[in-house]
Amino acid sequence: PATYDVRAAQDKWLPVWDELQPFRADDDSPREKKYALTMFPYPSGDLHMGHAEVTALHDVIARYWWQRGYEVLNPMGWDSFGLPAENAAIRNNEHPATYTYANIETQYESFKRYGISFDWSRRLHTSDPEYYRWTQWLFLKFRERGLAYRKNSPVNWCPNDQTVLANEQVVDGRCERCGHEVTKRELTQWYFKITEYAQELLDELDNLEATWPARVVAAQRNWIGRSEGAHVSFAIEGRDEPVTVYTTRPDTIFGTTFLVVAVDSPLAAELVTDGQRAAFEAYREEIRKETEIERLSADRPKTGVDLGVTATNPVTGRQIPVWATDYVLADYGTGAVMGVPGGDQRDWEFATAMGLEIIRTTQTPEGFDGEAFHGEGPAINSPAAGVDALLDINGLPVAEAKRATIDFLERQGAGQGAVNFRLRDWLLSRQRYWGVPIPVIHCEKDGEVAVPYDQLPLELPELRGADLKPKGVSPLAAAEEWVNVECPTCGGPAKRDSDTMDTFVDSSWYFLRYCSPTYTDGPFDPALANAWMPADIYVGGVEHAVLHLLYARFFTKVLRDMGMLEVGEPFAGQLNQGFVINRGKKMSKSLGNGVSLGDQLAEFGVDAVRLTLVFAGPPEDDIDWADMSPAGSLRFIQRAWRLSGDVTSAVGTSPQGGDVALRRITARTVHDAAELVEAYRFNVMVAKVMELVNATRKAVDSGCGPDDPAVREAAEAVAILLSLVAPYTAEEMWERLGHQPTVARAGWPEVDPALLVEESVVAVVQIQGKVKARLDVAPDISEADLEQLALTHADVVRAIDGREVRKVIVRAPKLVNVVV
Ligand code: ANZ
Repeated sequence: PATYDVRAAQDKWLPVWDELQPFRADDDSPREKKYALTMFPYPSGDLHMGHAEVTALHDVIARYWWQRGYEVLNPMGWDSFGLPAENAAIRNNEHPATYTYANIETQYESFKRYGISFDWSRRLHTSDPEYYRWTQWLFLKFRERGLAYRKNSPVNWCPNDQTVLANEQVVDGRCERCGHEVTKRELTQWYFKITEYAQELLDELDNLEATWPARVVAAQRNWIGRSEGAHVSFAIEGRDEPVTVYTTRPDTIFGTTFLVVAVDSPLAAELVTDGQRAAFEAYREEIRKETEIERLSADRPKTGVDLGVTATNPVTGRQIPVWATDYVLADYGTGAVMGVPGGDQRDWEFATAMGLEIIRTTQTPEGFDGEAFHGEGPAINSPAAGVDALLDINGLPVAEAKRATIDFLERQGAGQGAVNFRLRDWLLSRQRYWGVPIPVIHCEKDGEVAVPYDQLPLELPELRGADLKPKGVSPLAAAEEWVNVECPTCGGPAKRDSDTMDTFVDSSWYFLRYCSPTYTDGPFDPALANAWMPADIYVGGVEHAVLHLLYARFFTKVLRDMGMLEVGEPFAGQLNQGFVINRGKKMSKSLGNGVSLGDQLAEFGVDAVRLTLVFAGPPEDDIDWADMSPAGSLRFIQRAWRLSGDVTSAVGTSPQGGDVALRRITARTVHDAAELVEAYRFNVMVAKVMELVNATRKAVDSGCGPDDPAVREAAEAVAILLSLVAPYTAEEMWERLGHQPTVARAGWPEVDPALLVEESVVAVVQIQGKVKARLDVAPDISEADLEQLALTHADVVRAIDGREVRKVIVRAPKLVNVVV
């Protein structure tokens, strides 16, 4: 036949692979181990084009490693707690598990048919009690180490989802999930102390630079946000305690003409004088109604209230006013700022609006007509002419002026050099149902009491849609029978903590559970985790550049410090795929430009869709489906398949003595394909396989003919290389070539290095027109290399015999003419 039925092939091979289990990772294998990890999906609906893309790319690597003889761990599971299931349950008045597990089954079937080389024996769901038992266990261990704690503070609140959000989940002032504007609330919440690891999380990024995408490393650095500066103390009139500010520009201290304190900080409420209290409280009320979006927008007018007290500038001794404002954030630095209008644009605008003094302390370049200046330049007005001060930094460049100021402040006991991080502790409690219950009991007598380890998992009570409607407190608080318990310590009446954990907790350690998914003595078997970790490659979306990756890195470091892991970094390599878009735009319901994966698979078959996604371009680039040709991919697949039917030499025929030209192309393709896969240039690898198919077709039709052993060698190489991308077609080919399944474990084709050596050509060296030497050189030798080779050749040196070389004419690769 001229074509084969791709759908029949799918039906034929799936049960065979199920039987063979070629991708089960053997923990005890003597082979070298590789761990190929891809981000596990959230179970909403069936798989879409995005899943198809990322797993197709990921599978090239995993299958390549198997072919190269590694033992490969390539697991898959579901991140199955979370809001969409809860919202669906409310809509349909059912249990969130109904939606969750139905979708998991659908996605599982789709993944299987899609032919990704997952080891399904390690499948996990984060909403299974056997899994979240260990999430709770980890929480308690973190708590014992002081890394999980409760505190009262203003938190981000989504009025739509009726739950708090971590800073990381607020994007441009909006809820990352639903897009609603986020407001602030004062609440007691659970936090993980990720800030304790801030410096290490930053430092180790240096080692990841070579193997992680640059933009991910940059995003993490920026999020951790380390800055160097100083804490400066300002004495306050009539108050024992000074106010300490954090500044990155201590050198601008002479230009500090006021202090500003965050209006929503306890400090502002403490400082305000009785005379200003009413004005202050009115202002604070106004600000509380604002959303984060409004507070952070740069172009709105500056507002504030004079608190009525003054502070002393520690270098000039001058009294400066203290104001409350909303542009200073309560939870950054110390929540108080030294106002330097000459150096900070926000301070400039504030000073202008409030009629406060402006003193420049850095010389601006000639022609500068802007407002605040934050560039380089010598210090001026530090002190200003006629002002007496104990410190003089005039004329010093910024860095030196900073150092001199810090030295001075340290000697005076008025400040010291300081490092500040933008990273905050991770707020992990949520007031929703479908998540991991926090295993803590609150007792009036004994306070916070941990649920004893032998009572884990602490399972969720059975609640249905109607009980789950957002009420601002967790639905668990209303589940009386569940929430009211005896205190494990005193036996008196107590209440369970009614919050659940952020789902990012679940995904911070799932890659460890895969190493020993049925282990019952802990979250994972340390010996197996040490054998498999770190994951050699983590393939997934760049949208996880900050949150998930930072949290997973944090968990890994804590587990290392607990002695359960050897590594401190979970993911050695990383690859981010682009988006699948359509007609230049992100697929969306409103644009009506969605492409259904199911439809594409039905029309073109699995292999053609996978091949199209891999061949589209570099993995990091977006794929516009409108520009793609799955039909073209299908034609190529058929062309490759036809070769397997043309081969007439017997199975096992040695390729020795076969057509050398074709053998060279095969060897070169196999060799380059390996390098290309290792460099994540999968699309170029596919292009090379296409060239090999064309060359083999030519050899069959008008060259050495179908019985030449070089044709068999080429067709077998095509099948093996294609198995990384189009597993069904490759299997069909392999069978037609007379082999047993499965081609996926056939092993990478061997390459005779002699076939990779470029053929050489003869270059002639003439002196005064007479041939003096013949050289074997590469056909692509450069003029300079050829000249040097010629002039240092023994026969040529002898023939020149010390005479002066007047001219050398080089025509690479054939001729060198020397005139003496
Ligand atoms: C005086 C100054 C002079 C500043 C100058 C800047 C330029 P990063 O790099 O982000 O750490 N700042 C400190 N705490 C703040 C808060 N809670 N809310 C808003 N702003 C705050 O920035 C640190 C700088 O941001 C600090 O240095 C402070 O302003 C401001 F010419 O102090 B600076």
